Order: sequence, then C-alpha cells, then structure tokens
Amino acid sequence: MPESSSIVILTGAGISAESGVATFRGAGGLWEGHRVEDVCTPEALAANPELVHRFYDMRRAFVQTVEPNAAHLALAQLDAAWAGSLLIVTQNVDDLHERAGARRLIHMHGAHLSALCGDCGARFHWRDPLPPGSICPSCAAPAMRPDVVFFGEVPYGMDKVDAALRDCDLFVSIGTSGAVYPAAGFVRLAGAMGADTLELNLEPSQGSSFFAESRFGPASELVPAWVEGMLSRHALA
Ligand code: BJW
Repeated sequence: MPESSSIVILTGAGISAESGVATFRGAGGLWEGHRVEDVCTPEALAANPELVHRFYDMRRAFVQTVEPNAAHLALAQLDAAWAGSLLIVTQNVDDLHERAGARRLIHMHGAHLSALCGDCGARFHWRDPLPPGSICPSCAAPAMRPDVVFFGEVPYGMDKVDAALRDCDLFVSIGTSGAVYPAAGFVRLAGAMGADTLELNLEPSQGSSFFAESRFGPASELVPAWVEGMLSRHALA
C-alpha cells in the first residue's frame, strides 16, 4: 500500500478497555442495572433527567482519571507519520485519542468533556458536573445536556466520514462490536467502494464476515503491531 494511500480508522469501546474504561456490551456493561440503550435516548433524558445527568457526571469524572494505552499511542504515531489522508473516526466519548496525540479525529458520538445546549445547539468544553437545568452560556436557556449522541440522534461529522469512506484505500475497524449503526455499516460502504478492509478486535464482531481480514486479540497488542507494519514497510520502500 503506497504511503499516499487514504486510510479510515473506526474505533470503539474496545480500544479504551485496557485503559480501564468499561465497554458497553461486555460483562459489566450495565450501569446500576440500566442497559445503555435505556439510558442513552432523548426519551430517557426527558423522563428522568436526574438519572441521565448523574450517569454522565459519573463517567465524565471517571474518564479524567484514565490514561491512553499503547493502542491510542500507536494510532497517534501513525496519524503523525502517514503522508496520505487519514481519518480516525471514534465512537468513543472519552478523550484518549487526542490525549495520545491524534489530530485527524472525529468524535462521531460526541464527547464527555463537552456540553451541548438542547435549545440553541451551542457546544462548550465542560469538565465539571452538569446538573439538569444548567444555564446555557450562549442563549441563557436552562437546557444544557451531555454532548453525547443518543439513540435516534444524528451522529456528528457524517458528511466528512461518508466522503472519507467512499475515497479510502483501507478501512480498519478497532474494538467495536458492530452492533450500532451507522458505524456498523461503514465496512460495507468502504468495501463496496473498493477499499481493503481489516478488523482488529478481541473477538469476531457482528460484522466480521464483511471484512477481508480479521485479527483477534487485545488492542494494546494488535494495534501497535499493525502500525509498526504499516510504517516499517514505508521506511524500507
Ligand atoms: C476489545 C477489547 C480489547 C473488548 N481489545 N477489542 C434497527 C436496525 C438498524 C439500526 C437501527 C435500528 N433501530 C435503530 C437503529 C439506529 C441506531 C442503532 O444502531 N441501534 C442499534 C441498537 C440497533 N443508531 C442510532 O440511533 C444512531 N443514529 C442514527 O442512526 O441516526 C440516523 C442517521 C445516521 C447517519 C446519518 C444520518 C442519520 C446513534 C447511535 C448513538 C450511539 N450512542 C452510544 C452512546 C454514546 C454516549 C455514551 O458513551 O454513553 O454510543 S451507544 C454506545 O454504543 C456508544 C458506543 O459508541 C456505541 C458502540 O459501541 P462499541 O464501541 O462497539 O462498544 P461495544 O461494547 O458494543 O463493543 C466493544 C467491542 O470491543 C467488543 O466487540 C469487544 O469484543 C471488543 N473489545 N476489549 C480489542 N482489549
């Protein structure tokens, strides 16, 4: 693969698992008995704002205590070194990719360290607890909410991601179960447009059969090995 090739990398909760961030659908995937599908909806936010805000306050505080692992660091190294176009599309709402140094990054499901005004749509960097009814610094509506994409809401950056998927030479999926759309459909779009496709995951994902190649194991081992292979091939060329 020439060094000018275009790469799209999709990441999910599995890449942060070894940093101590719980995945959604594995063991321990429940929070106080709630499935993510029951808490992460606009309906849940409207019906029980205290519960939903408390869920995100807890997770916002927690992500500030964890560190990037070898997989985040390896992707940041690839981002810095790769001459061709590259886009990391993360479903994760932690900030471990950017803390590892990644720059060409889209948070398609939002970010823990961000708050969104449900009224005017303004977004603010936010590290502290966010009680229901918090006032928007921009429009003064008491409508601040966690800046995460709930089920039924449109993910961020989809136009840019769609264009990158249609144009890429290689699509790599890391640490995601393939249970949630539109991300679960990226491999089929990229593959149909002629890209090579590679899955790096602990176990076969729901979309495993759509990938040309799959490698199974922990992200902290698979990702550095894959990045080293990509970069050493070009150092020798
Ligand atoms: C390791 C590892 C290690 C572990 N090393 N690997 C019916 C059919 C099809 C679609 C739909 C449908 N009904 C509704 C929909 C659409 C819906 C959807 O997909 N629902 C499904 C439940 C079926 N999707 C939406 O509503 C989305 N919006 C949408 O579609 O809008 C329409 C639209 C799209 C595009 C353009 C225009 C319009 C929004 C989805 C929002 C998802 N939000 C969440 C919460 C974010 C905030 C928060 O964190 O609380 O995002 S849900 C949750 O799941 C989170 C994740 O990003 C997402 C994906 O989870 P992920 O990352 O894959 O984690 P896991 O736990 O599932 O998997 C971890 C994997 O890692 C496993 O495979 C492990 O084996 C592996 N692993 N340790 C390597 N060490």
